Amino acid sequence: MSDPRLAELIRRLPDVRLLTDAGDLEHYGRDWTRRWTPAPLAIALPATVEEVQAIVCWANEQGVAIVPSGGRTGLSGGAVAAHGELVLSLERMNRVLDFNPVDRSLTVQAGMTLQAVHEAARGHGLLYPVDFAARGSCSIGGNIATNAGGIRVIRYGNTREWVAGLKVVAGNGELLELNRGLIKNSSGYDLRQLLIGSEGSLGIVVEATLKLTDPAPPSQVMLLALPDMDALMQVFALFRARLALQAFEFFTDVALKHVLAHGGQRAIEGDHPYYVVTEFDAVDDRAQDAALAAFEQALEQGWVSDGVIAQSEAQAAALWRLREGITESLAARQPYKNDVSVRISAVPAFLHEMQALLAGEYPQFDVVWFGHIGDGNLHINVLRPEGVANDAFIAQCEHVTKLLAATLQRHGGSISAEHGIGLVKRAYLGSTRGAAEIALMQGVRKVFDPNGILNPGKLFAAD
Ligand code: 2HG
Ligand code: ZN
Repeated sequence: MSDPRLAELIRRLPDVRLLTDAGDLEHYGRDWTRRWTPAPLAIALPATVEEVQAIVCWANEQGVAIVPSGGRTGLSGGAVAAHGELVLSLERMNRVLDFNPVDRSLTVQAGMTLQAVHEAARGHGLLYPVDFAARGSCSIGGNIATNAGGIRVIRYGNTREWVAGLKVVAGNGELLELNRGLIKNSSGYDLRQLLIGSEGSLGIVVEATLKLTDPAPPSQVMLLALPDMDALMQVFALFRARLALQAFEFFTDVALKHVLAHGGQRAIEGDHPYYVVTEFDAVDDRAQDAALAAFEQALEQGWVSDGVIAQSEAQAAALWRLREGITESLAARQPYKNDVSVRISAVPAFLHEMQALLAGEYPQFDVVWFGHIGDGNLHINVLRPEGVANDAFIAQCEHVTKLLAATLQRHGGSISAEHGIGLVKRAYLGSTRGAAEIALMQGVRKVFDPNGILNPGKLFAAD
């Protein structure tokens, strides 16, 4: 290693796995945003908590910034290393450490994929219920760092509901054991919850004790076509009152167009501006009758224009693919993304204002809307038209995000619902959090990471 800082790291940790090849630097230096050119110093792949601690101590002494790294499926640039940072990948720390049937908990290393966590829970006849399309690639540590949400929040809540304990290496190298799996613990600040969603700015999650629950009851999946935007929340209110919802997701005709062009199977004929995929408990015939009755009522009211109910697991998966395949179908176009939320009650008014804003500001762009409408969370993906230069495109999108942030502020919403602030939204943090709150957040960061070596430049515009 020609870099003296890396030579010192190797001297201290002769067995640590380090990568410095150009291909590895590029692979580990970026996430799914693809907006920044990766330029890390090196990639470290520790195998133990002690190695993570030693790397953090080395980084403090050498003044090297660390980017904690999971599956790098993030959409806000939180795992991007573009300024000579050391990427600390948890990839090799990917084992189940313990299952406790009495506590119904699973203790895992942070580098396990979400899918592997699902499988481990299933292997014990239980469910880890947080779920979303990137399950096969994202890591549980990354999920915790962003308090990931996904497609089952309406039933099960966000990641923070399912973390009973955390082991974290703080920015000073200290190992913290937070909450230790307790259900009741009224002994002061809950630092575990502070760490969840902190985007690698306070500590590196190395292990997590996850709560598990009973498997979901048998369910059915329905795809609905809707005639207009107002119908979205009307159908939601009706279905939520009548059925036990597991998911309620929406997308537009523009999103459908892209998924169909990407191998999705058309399930409803004709042109409809909005679609909903919903999944609900269908334990017996009565539950199925209730679903059909709700559908009939929505039809009579003119809130839905068509619908299909999956007749098999394969068809259910095909309907889900229409929703879950959206991000992948757009990926090659490197969309500009917004991930916003308002309270459910504020959705109708916010949607109208947002639609007017986007139609006025992006008259000639393909704008793809979809998301977790039942949680008040909308994803907006803007596609760069051919012939528009990338810089000009981003500049226009940033201008619109400023306006969107002001709209969100009026409606009491958030500029990042579930993807995190990272690099992408840090200029807009002030639209969602007050100045005093941000100052306190920065103060907390100083306590956990006095030298500012953990993920600097993420979350806050200035450290
Ligand atoms: C989803 O809900 C993900 O599918 C990704 O949060 C959203 O690509 C996006 O904008
Ligand atoms: Zn989402």
